[in-house]
Amino acid sequence: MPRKLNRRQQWRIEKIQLERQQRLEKKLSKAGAQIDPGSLGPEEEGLVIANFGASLELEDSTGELHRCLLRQNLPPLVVGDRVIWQRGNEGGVVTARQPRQSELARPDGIGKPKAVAANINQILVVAAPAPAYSTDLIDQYLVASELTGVQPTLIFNKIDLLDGAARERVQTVLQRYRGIGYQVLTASTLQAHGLDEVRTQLQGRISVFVGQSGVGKSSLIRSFIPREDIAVQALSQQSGLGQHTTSTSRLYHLPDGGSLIDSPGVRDFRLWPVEPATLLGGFRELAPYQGMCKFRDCSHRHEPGCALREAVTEGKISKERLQSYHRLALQMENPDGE
Ligand SMILES: Nc1nc2c(ncn2[C@@H]2O[C@H](COP(=O)(O)OP(=O)(O)O)[C@@H](O)[C@H]2O)c(=O)[nH]1
Ligand SMILES: [Mg+2]
Ligand SMILES: [Zn+2]
Repeated sequence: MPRKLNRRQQWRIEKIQLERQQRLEKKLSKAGAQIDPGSLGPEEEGLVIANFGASLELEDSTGELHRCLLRQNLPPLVVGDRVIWQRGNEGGVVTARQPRQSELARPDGIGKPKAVAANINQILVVAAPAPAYSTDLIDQYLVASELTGVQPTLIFNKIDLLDGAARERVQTVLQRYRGIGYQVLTASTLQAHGLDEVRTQLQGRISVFVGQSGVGKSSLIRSFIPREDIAVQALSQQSGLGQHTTSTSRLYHLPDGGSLIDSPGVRDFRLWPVEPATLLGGFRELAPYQGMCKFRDCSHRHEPGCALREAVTEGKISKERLQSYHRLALQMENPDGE
């Protein structure tokens, strides 16, 4: 009989589950450390497809999948990591992590950045008419991508919801981002519009979708990943090393080339607190004016000789993006809105 648990009971159950998980991981990592090195094959390169904590699913250079344990004292591994591993009788053992080309991080409980995916080279920022898009939020995602050193691409989804006037307003906004040099695509997963263009944009890259909840990220992912692959994922979670080893993060290879990483951690990707100068560096067309103002500590709000405000007057940069920078800078100075 299902019954409602009080908070204390709920907490106890969560604690028991956590302890059980920790015991299992300990057992597994001991097993990893105890695998007889003599029985292992030569070192090979591999790609982390799914991470289960104490074990992971790894793809070898031929595309075959292997369940692997981890040698002790490895740095943390995430989906997208390239590793060195050795084949055993069953599965294998990961022995080293290769240097990362990029790292998508989110703050952990104490605000320290924690990697959630590695080696991504495209962040697809998704916005839509509903939930209502905000250019401030789009800019935050773009800045976070720029500061992560990964190319952002803007996808405006659900364009089926736009009537004539609204469509024009959106086009003006999107044109502004194109003017800055961003790749901007429009799509409707509902009407299967624009999906070929998105598919082309995915080719040859390792991408993630980020954006507000409800804009259609899961719908987009579902339109590119074949159903069979999602079924395989469900299977690989059941088999292997027991029922506690589920992972919701996974790298998918797309039939037309390119890969997608789908991960709850990635969904939390957002801009972390940064200094004004760093923030400005994330606005790619504003960044070149950094240090060109008359006053070194120019706030770019009212000072005479402000290179950024002059650039707005001369039509070189848009007023909207500078205002967006100001709002974000203020928000970072004053996170509680006091
Ligand atoms: N009208 C319309 N609705 C869409 C479109 N794409 C997704 N949706 C709907 O938007 C809602 C949220 O989609 P979902 O993919 O779960 O968004 P996520 O939270 O970003 O993963 C669902 O009800 C979808 O059916 C679209 O192109 N047009
Ligand atoms: Mg979703
Ligand atoms: Zn200035």
